Amino acid sequence: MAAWNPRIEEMPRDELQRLQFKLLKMLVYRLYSFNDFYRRRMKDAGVHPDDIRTLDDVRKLPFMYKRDLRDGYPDRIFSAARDELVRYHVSSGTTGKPTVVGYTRHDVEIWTESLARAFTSCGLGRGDVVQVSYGYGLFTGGLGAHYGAERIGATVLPTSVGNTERQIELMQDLHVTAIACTPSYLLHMGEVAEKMGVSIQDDTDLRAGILGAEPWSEQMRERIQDWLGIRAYDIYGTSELSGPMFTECTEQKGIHIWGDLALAEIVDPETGEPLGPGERGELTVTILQKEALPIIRYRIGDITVMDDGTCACGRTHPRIGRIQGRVDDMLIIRGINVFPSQVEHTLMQIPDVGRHFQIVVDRRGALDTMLVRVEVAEEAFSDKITDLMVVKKKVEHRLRSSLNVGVDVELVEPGSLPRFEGKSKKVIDRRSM
Ligand code: DLL
Repeated sequence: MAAWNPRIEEMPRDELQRLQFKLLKMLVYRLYSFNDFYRRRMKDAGVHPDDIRTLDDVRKLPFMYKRDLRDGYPDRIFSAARDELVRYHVSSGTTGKPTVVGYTRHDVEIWTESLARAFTSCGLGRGDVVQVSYGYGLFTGGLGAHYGAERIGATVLPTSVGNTERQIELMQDLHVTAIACTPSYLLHMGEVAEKMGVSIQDDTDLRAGILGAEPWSEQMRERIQDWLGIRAYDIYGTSELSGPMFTECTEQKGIHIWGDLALAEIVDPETGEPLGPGERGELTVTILQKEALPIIRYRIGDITVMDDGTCACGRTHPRIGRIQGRVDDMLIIRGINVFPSQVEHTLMQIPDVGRHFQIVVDRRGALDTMLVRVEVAEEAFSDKITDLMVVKKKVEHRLRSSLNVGVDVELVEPGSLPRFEGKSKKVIDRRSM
């Protein structure tokens, strides 16, 4: 399917970079002149807008962190007058004050454009019925996906989260072709459907899932695709950037970051030094076109890699790889760094293992312990011949060799771990309790 905005999406790379530079320069001048927070920050860092002479000079600008948004609560960093705002979203945040994001009409427009491109790149368009099962409200997922799907001429079914049986009935009755929700909610929905005697694969028209808002692995994608008979696409964004903004295209080889809207960098999480294509580090984003809450070099905290090559789909904008986890999600177990996504990656390759797991980290004396509770696959559980002790040993062995740290495994019955409608919580760290 053709791109939503081919002139921009397929623009030659050098032209795109010239556009990015122009937008960056305008942004920096505007903020230096009119925004107290950014002017102070730039002065403290000894940078003047005239110092930005090439795109790489973005590196001269100071970083911005979530704590800056919290300190500026609710709207001290905003660059638009209150009566220019048409929307607020608020992210809850697990600790401390929430962060408030304001949007001018232009900001909502840009956000919608971003998702119109993204959904089109996943093969959606007019004639599709998109069930939006992200939460509507202060969370950006529901309204963001809603506006994007309407913009491309699809029909939106705004179910939000919850009331899962009804969601499945509506999916069948209204011939839903795509669903936007967290991967964990789709897993839950698939199970509830089976209990209702409905096979999503055979009894619905669903063909695409636009899944994100939480980490999920390539192996989970394969399982979802095989089980539900759909194509599952990764969608990424954060409330500070506006909300969900970027997805993979039908090539499923990385998430396109629209370069005219956002300038992405990967930096070393410890030193802040720039990293090159293919090097894993922390995603840092400058939003080039945003009025109400400008974002320069925002250290998102998500770990990924950048792919600078052109995609086979013809879009020239850079891509990032699947998010591996957050800097602050990384568990340090007896000195070894472990991301929950690595655990999922390993577990989902073992056929005897179901789709759900939970990690419990604790401390015994001076020693960290990690217990992985794993649901056994339905088939393995009901098959009397499968020796569960052997499965347990196999899972322990596979986890130990991929994580380089010893792990206890507890096999539990299918359906016994918690299910989630929004973002899932897979890790319980008792050390911090
Ligand atoms: O989760 C926005 C969103 C809504 C994205 C719907 C995708 C779909 P926040 O609540 O601010 O915003 O959380 C942002 O969630 O920094 C990541 O750590 C995580 N995250 C979001 N998308 C993905 C993804 C929304 N595709 C935080 N893979 C981000 C992994 C993701 N992690």
